Amino acid sequence: MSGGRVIALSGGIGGAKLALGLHRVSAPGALTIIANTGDDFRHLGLHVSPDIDTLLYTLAGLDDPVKGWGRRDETWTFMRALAELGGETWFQLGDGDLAIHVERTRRLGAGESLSQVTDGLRRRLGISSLIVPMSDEPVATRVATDEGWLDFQHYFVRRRCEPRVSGLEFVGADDARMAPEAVAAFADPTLRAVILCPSNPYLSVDPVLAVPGMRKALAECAAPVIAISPIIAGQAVKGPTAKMMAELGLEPSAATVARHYEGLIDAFVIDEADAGLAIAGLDIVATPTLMRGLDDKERLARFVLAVAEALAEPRG
Ligand code: FO1
Repeated sequence: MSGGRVIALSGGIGGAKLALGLHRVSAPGALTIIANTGDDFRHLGLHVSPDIDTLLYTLAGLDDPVKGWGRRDETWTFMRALAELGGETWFQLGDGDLAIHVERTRRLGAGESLSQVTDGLRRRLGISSLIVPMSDEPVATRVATDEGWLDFQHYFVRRRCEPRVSGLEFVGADDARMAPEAVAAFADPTLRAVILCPSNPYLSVDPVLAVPGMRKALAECAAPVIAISPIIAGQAVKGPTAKMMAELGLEPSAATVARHYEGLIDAFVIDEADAGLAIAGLDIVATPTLMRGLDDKERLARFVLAVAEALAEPRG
């Protein structure tokens, strides 16, 4: 398989699985993962960046494979002590995980950008792939629900995605700029693929696309842009994607996701269960997309890169 830079746009759990596969099949330093930071928030005085941390932990082999967020072999002394004191416990911060939020908050307070902090953390964790926030400026995803507008983590964790969703907004996006390493990745002459990971298109990928310049970068880059469906046979592998789509009046299907990305992508990868889907002007390819073990992740990563390679070849 040819070398060159690969860009992956990713949210948390679902995206991080493919990001790990891409990381493992790419040359050291050749993968740039642009992470959603719309889920970031300040909690207990700390700057929490859940999707960045899920990527850091996953690529460093420190992730909790059961929960999908936080660290494996975690202890919870801090949360128990906080509960005893009557503190806020709806958002669980494990003892080990707490360290990353404390360190990030300290460095941001000392004047480093979120990009610099994230790069420092991934180096310390021995990760060769680049992990880049979509922007160094704050962008906050907010969810319009039957309970009113909710901050993302209040909707997602505190209210367990139960409220009915009627819309989304990305506060601050208009004034945000792409992070410098994201700009650099798109300008890399060796760029061979841009991959929209199987994250929630509305909650995790749209905030990234809302950063000014991001859609233009995708439209203008010479490399193929490929999305992987997070929906398999009408169901989300994990999380509220299908429920949310239904609430937004959309049919929860791979076809709906493909149409959501129409005009932005060159190819769409769907699961075998959805084989047969056809949309004029879009290359649609089917393969097993459920990523249980490491083998599945690497296999899907290789498959997506092979699709990119085939698309990049001049057609005669
Ligand atoms: N998700 C939960 O469902 N409950 C939690 O208490 C929780 C804590 C948490 C702490 C740190 C972190 O990095 C992530 C955490 N998440 C938790 C996951 C996270 O809120 C979401 O999965 C993402 O924001 C969606 O991608």
